[in-house]
Amino acid sequence: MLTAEDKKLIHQIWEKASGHLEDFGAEALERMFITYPQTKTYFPHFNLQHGSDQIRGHGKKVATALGNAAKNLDNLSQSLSELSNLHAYNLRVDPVNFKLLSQCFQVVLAVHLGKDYTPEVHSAFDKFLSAVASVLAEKYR
Ligand code: ZNH
Repeated sequence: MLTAEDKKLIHQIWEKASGHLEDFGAEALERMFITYPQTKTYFPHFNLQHGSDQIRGHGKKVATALGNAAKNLDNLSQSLSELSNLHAYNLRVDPVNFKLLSQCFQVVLAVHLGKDYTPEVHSAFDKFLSAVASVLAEKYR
């Protein structure tokens, strides 16, 4: 469960990140593809070279979706319900992969936020990204 303090930290950090959504999203994806190459199998139709338009465009979509989720911490299921349908019924992404992307996203925040990425922020984001991942996985059967 996210505490009131967690929610405050998530909002503060998202404000700092909001000017860099495309950069942060693309960097998280590139880290995922390099660190966990099996994740590339979901993107056979993408040019996965460093900085490709597709990586940047998709990175922006993913980061923007996380930003919307960050604004709706009290009703994540509702706010992510369309994406949840998409991942469960259309994309059929194995839910283990959500954790991998979450890890990569945390590393991107740590690298760019430096000292602002405190253990408390780490903890708040860990809970937030896990909550997003469970919503994205909740319609699988
Ligand atoms: Zn996902 C898509 C989000 C994870 C795979 N995604 C997508 C989108 C979004 C997202 C927003 C777009 C949609 C539209 O267009 O409508 N994701 C997301 C998030 C997350 C995710 C938030 C977490 C956190 N995904 C994921 C993973 C994977 C994926 C992990 C694998 C590995 N997605 C995907 C795909 C797609 C998507 C494949 C499609 C792409 C194209 O474009 O084709």
